[in-house]
Amino acid sequence: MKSPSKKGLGLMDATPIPWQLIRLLRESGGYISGEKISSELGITRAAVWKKIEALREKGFIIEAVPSKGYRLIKPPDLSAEEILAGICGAFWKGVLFYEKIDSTNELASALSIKRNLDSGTVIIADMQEKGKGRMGRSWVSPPGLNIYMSIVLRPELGPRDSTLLTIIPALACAAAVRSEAGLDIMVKWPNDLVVQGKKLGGILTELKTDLDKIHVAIIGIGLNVNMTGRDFPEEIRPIATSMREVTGKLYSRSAVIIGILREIEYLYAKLKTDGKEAMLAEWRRVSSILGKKVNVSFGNEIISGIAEELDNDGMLILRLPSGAMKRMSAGDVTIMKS
Ligand code: BTX
Repeated sequence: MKSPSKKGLGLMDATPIPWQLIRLLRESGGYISGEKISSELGITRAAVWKKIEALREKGFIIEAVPSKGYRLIKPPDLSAEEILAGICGAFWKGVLFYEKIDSTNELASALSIKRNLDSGTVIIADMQEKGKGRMGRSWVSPPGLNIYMSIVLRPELGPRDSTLLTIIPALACAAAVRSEAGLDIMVKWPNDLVVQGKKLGGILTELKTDLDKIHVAIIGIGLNVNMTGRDFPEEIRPIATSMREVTGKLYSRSAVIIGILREIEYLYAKLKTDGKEAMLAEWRRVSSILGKKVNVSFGNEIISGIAEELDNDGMLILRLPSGAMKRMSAGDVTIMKS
């Protein structure tokens, strides 16, 4: 793997000041004096000024008015510090940001072993050169437009519950996009995020497991945010869409990422208190295929039937034309006109 750029590295423990400063600027809702920042962060006023300058260099627009203090006008579209300011808490352990990378999933997988990354570490890239889809497919990942992120989790789940590690991020993406853009995302089993019948994003969850334990899960999320028709390569133009394509608006990628991560934290806690039933019920509610006539392709086989149910293990139950039921663990679904 090509060595990724270290620019923008933002491990939470290593560099707390910038995101704490952003948090103070955001929470003040207007101007905040250099004196107040200096006492809150325990640094000198000269150091505050230096930190403000450093943030400006990273694309934050911050106004400074002598008698009033500092005011955050606009954060950059994608920033590890902005994300850290929006999510930090017990669950999230750090954000690593790279401008260019082969694949966030590949790096997360390598670092989860090499650097024993903590559960709750997030790797984000502005672009991927070898973005991965499922089954050896690729994920189109141009710079400056979309979200490409991988979350390292060491979940207390058995392999039987591993589908929850696709269901939870799918529900979290749906909630974040609904709240940012007012869009109703459907989830096309097993891992497609769909709006108006087109693919807005996808989830690629990769696991290191043994018989009774998931050691580490790498949850890869690709979400098309500000891509437009001309940014899509010819071959995916008819099937793909983005938040901007559907609403005509530009979105802050940091804000969408913060929304997704907060929702994952919330759902993960809910899973512990309420069990997986609540998760599965919501997943069935946003499923785009239930009750529909579908073709499911898996390897060289194509199986037709009615998508009857998503069972408690996240499997698709297909009613075949013969009336028999078939339980499927994976595949690509095409919804057929009935
Ligand atoms: P998938 O195999 O379900 O979807 C891949 C297929 O989707 C491709 O063959 C192509 O037809 C179509 N496609 C490719 N790129 C896009 C795109 N940007 N928008 C819409 N359709 C597209 C889905 O796999 C899982 C994708 C996960 C991607 C994330 S990005 C961060 C992480 N790192 C990484 O390498 N992969 C994951």
